Amino acid sequence: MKKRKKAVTILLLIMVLLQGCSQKPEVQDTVKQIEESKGQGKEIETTGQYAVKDMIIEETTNKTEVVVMAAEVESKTESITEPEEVKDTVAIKTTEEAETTAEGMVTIIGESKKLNVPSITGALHVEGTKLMGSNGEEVQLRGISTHGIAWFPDYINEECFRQLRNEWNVNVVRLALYTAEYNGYCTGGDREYLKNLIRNGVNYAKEQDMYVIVDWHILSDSNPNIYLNEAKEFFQEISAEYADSSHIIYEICNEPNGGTTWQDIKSYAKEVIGVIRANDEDAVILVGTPNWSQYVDQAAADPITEYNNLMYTLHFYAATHTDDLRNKMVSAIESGLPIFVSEYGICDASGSGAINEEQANLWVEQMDNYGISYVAWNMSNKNETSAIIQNWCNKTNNFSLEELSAAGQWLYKTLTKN
Ligand code: IDC
Repeated sequence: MKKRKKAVTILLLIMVLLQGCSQKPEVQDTVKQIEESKGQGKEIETTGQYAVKDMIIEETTNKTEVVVMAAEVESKTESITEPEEVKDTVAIKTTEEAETTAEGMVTIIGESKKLNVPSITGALHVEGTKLMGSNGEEVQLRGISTHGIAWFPDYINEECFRQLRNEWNVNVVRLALYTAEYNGYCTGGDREYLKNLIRNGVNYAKEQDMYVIVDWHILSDSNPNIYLNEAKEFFQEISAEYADSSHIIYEICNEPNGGTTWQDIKSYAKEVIGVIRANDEDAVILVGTPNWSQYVDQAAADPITEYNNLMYTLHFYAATHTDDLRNKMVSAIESGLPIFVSEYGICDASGSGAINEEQANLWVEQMDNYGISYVAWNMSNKNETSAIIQNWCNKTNNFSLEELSAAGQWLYKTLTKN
């Protein structure tokens, strides 16, 4: 996937190096082990051999910056070009730049978006409008949703999740369980089979150190109360099984629509949340909003007050929804509503049509400004614009850049950009 010439870890390497490094700098070969650098995710590239002189790690909420001061080893013999003293570091972002700007002295700056992953941020909770980790840090989740798991079950595999986590910086996967479509959970689908897919997804996410959203994907059944009993049974069973897991998030109604009012949703939500809370006191629960999860203003005016750790969903498709919906999101969050964008696309609301990258980027910018989490639709090779895998590609993991659709390539770039 990486286009870069050589990817080399710095974090682990340097930590190891420093421990073994007394006064005298030691020569080290370049090493490839970035994938293991827990939570820090981003590769830093270099080539050749370096004698590490010093390093600084600066951590801010969203970023880990590693500055390595090292003298490049000129040859395989003992001669090391060692500067008398370490100069001020220059803020340069790539090793290519480092190589061309430094003479004898190499400064490598690796910037990485610090991933909020379960091993670091633990069980999540909601404070005001923010999603928070158990370490008191604000958490932003960014990831991808499956398509309907009944139709595209094969993407739920551990290797696929591993790639998303390690190469795409994904820290949340959403598992979309359609309730009412063909083979839907409430309309003839094999419930045991579907629940097992959910279990597999939840388990793979845990193994790969990601959060996971279990999404009760209502859509053509526009009012969640239609299958209220099924929802209660389903969430009762799953939340009992995962009561002790800190990486699971429940999304109880994807997109209420049609004539479904906020009062209908509230009444449904209170019942289903009650069922989940009986098993799991504090898992984060996402509640859909009217009109395909767009009327967050209605939720903001009258939020659910009986329970904690709730967030309200807003969904957008960038070629259809622009300033108006974005402003609605901003007003709602500014009025105190915790918002989670549990589904979005960069094409139109049908899931197909043309991509609007300009609008997509404006959405991303605004969500990043507010630390809002966002999850892209969808992980499949279906012949539609929102599918992130090319229609001709039948692989279900280890994707190369060329095997991604235009939407997939945009997503990969967006998630891996610093
Ligand atoms: C779409 C799928 C499409 C499928 C259709 C109906 O992309 O392949 O045929 O559902 O099942 C949503 C929904 C989401 C939609 C998506 C695109 O949450 O289920 O998926 N969309 O239409 N809301 C707005 C757009």
